[in-house]
Amino acid sequence: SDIDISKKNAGYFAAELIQDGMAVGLGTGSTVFYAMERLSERISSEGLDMIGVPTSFQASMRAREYGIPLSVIDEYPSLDIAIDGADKIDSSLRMIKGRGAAQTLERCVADAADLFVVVADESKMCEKLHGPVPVEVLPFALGLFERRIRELGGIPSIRLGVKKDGPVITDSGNFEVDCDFGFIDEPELLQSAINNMPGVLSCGLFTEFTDRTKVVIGNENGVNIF
Ligand code: DER
Repeated sequence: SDIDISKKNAGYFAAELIQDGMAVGLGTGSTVFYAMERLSERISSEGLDMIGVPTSFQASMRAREYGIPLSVIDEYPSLDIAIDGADKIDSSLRMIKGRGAAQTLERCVADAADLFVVVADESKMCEKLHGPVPVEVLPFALGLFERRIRELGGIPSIRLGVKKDGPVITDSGNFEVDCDFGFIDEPELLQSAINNMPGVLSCGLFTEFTDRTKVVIGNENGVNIF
């Protein structure tokens, strides 16, 4: 489909940014999948010498399938580049992430990286951030969290499993709660308000990386860089 071609163009472009000796954050989701596919080709065809730090079980399992050597943040607390996806990206490069419930570990890896490369198709671009903000929450704190979100004007809904009865459990063993505030006027303020709530691991608003972010938007003919 056109979307798959767009994601592939974005992912392949990002993979070409990786040079020998780099430590690379590997994000979660279907668009980064294409970056991994290209990295795998470069490792086997060019002997690309790189190390990947994954952001989820999905990313690490895929990277292993692709023969991408892996390590952890404890070994590589500074990364050259993190390649990741996003769900919404505004013109200031602020984002909503977390569709894959991986935003907490993705934030750690993005923070460790000198350059945050976000790969997406055009459907992710928007004028104003809006819609559900995923939040990883300690099960212990759920009821209090839901109360605080409502007091802030949001509508919380805990993410339920599809092939699992009961709530989704994140790779770190917590709940994921989608909090809808409609259109978000001040993403930075909302991000800190949510992240400061007791029991919150992290929310999917990513506004703190804009000065070291390169957004690669794929389309069926190639990419646009922001
Ligand atoms: O969960 C996440 O933040 C992922 O990066 C995700 O939002 C991107 O997924 P996609 O590339 O499959 O759209």
